[in-house]
Amino acid sequence: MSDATIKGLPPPPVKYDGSNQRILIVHARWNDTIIQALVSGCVAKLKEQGVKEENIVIKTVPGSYELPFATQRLIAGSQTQSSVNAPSLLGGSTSNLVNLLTSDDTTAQPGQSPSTSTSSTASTGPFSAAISIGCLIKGSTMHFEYICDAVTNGLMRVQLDTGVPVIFGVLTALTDDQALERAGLGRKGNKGHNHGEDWALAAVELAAQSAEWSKGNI
Ligand code: RBF
Repeated sequence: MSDATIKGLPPPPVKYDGSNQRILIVHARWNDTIIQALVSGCVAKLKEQGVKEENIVIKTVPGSYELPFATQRLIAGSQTQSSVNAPSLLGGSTSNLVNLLTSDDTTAQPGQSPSTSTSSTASTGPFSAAISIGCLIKGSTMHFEYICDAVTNGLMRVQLDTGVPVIFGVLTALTDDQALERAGLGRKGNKGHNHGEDWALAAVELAAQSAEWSKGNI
C-alpha cells in the first residue's frame, strides 16, 4: 500500500542564505527527550543554511507557557544590545572606531558555549528571527487546552508586535507517540520526522524575506 500523502511542506523555491543572520532559539524544558531532539535538528539545519554557530543563541524557560514572554523580552534585549554596541558616528572617538575595525579577538573563552561566546565574529545585532520550541502533551486535566491556546496566541502577538518573525515550534500532541514521531524519535516502526528542521528552514526564509521587505524590495 502506498503511504504517499499530499500533506506537508515542499522545498523552498530558492535556498535562503543565513550567513548574515542572528537567530534566537528559546525552548521549554518540559518533555526533555522531545525537546533535545527538536533543538538538535533545528540547530543542524540552521547551520546547513549558513547561519554561523556563534550567531545561534539558545535560551531556556521552564515550560511552554513561558515562551511568549521570554521570546518577547529576548527580542527586545537584542535590540538594546545592538544599539548599545553600535559605534556612535557623532559622539564616538576616532580611536574607538579604529579599535573596532582592527580588533582580532576571535577566541571564545574555554568552556564557553558558542551561544555565549564573546568572539568578535558573533553578531550583537538584533535577532533576525526567533524560534520558540516547546512540547505540550495532553494530560487528564484542561491544562493542555489552556496552555496551547495561550502560547499560540502569545507567540503570534509577539511577532506582530515586534515585527520580528517568530517561528511556532510548539508540538501540541495528544499522545507521547505523536510527540516522538514529530521529533524523529517514533518507536512503532515509524521514526517520523524531526520538525525542528522545518522550523530552522522557516526561520531563515522569513528572516531573509523580512529583511528585503523592510528595504522596500517586494
Ligand atoms: N509545559 C510544557 O511545556 N509542556 C507540557 O506538556 C506541560 N504540561 C503541564 C501540565 C500541568 C498540569 C502543569 C501544571 C504545567 C504544565 N506545563 C507544561 C508547564 C507550563 O508550561 C508552565 O511552565 C507552568 O504552568 C508555570 O507557568
